[in-house]
Amino acid sequence: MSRFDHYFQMNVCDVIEYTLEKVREIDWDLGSMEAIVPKSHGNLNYVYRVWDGKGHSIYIKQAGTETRISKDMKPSTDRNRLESEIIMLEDKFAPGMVPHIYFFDTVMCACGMEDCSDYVVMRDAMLQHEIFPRFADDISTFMVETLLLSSDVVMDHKEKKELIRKFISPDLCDITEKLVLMEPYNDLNHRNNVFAPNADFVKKELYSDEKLHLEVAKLKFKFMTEAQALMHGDLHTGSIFIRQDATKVFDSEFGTYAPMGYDVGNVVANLIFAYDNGLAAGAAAFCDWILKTIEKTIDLFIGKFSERFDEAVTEPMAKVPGFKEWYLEGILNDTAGYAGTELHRRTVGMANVVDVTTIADEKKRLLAERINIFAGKDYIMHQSSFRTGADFTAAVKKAKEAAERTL
Ligand code: SR1
Ligand code: MG
Repeated sequence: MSRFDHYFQMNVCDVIEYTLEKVREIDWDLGSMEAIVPKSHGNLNYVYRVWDGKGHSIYIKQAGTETRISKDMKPSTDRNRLESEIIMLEDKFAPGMVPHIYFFDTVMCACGMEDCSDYVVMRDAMLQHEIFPRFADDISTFMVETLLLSSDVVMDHKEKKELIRKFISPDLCDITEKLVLMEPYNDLNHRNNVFAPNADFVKKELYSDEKLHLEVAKLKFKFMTEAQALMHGDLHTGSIFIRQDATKVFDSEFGTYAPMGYDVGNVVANLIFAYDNGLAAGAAAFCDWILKTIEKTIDLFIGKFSERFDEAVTEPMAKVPGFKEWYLEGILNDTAGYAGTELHRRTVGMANVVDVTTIADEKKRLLAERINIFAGKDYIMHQSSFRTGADFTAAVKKAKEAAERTL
């Protein structure tokens, strides 16, 4: 019998006892054990860092019955199992690029994850305008390996279908389908966070543009129906631990089988939020690095994907000449489309990003928001025009000029 045989939401005191019970492979020094809630956290779960005086440490992450961002949202606590199992699989596809999972526990809906406090959460580093020269190389490798190796191009089709069954979370898909792929365009559930001075602009550019709505509707149905690869599903800078010599991706609870371009587009959009913040702060070298990083991420993704495809392809029909090029073009179309929806939802939807909301000067914040809205529309409306990294950053520069003209 253990008091952890039934689910309850733990606090910092509980997690020490819980860690001792669950992580027996570490020789914990009970007398010196401590726990804290780390500074950075996401919108959904509870995270604790537990350590002792002998240098042992771990993160304990628990799914609460309600999300942190809204008590009205109660996605299944099974999301912790989902996240743990996806990270364990991602570790096989891209070794060392995710934190080690010590255990996961389907009763307490909690897992023990490698302590990554020697890294920083990338969004925090972006707010300090820090530069990470190897990020594009690392994140492009992570995306190529996890996406391509979990797809029908490489994986046995029956095995892949088993994974579709295992990694489907109706509640978390529902969040994405509403928060990302619908509400930014109609505020149907009256929970968008629109910056008041930008309300008329949002109404005109997002809520009233029917041609845009049609393209977003297609992207929504693609997300719901195209089980292309096991994507991360929330690959923003708050889901990445970074330092100068390494990158680790975490928080894979939104992972499911969906279009690969959803992940690549999320990375592009979240780099643009960092650019917005750098622009408002006058951090020119940082902004330059961000634009170069967007370009390198896309170009490296294309190059590595193409090479890895040739090495790893097992599906006979995927070897037909011309198929690889057609498949990659589809991913790039989706990358543009979902970069657009991420740009929009983080600007006007329920879950905003601090990169933009902490811009104190009203005019600079309006500039940032309008860059996101214009660039996002360009990506969504002209998906087939984005074939290189430079194409993606040209849209940002064009959006900046257009946004400046509105102010
Ligand atoms: C209700 S959760 C809001 C957002 O936070 C997560 O990180 C996902 O991005 C989700 O859409
Ligand atoms: Mg998250």
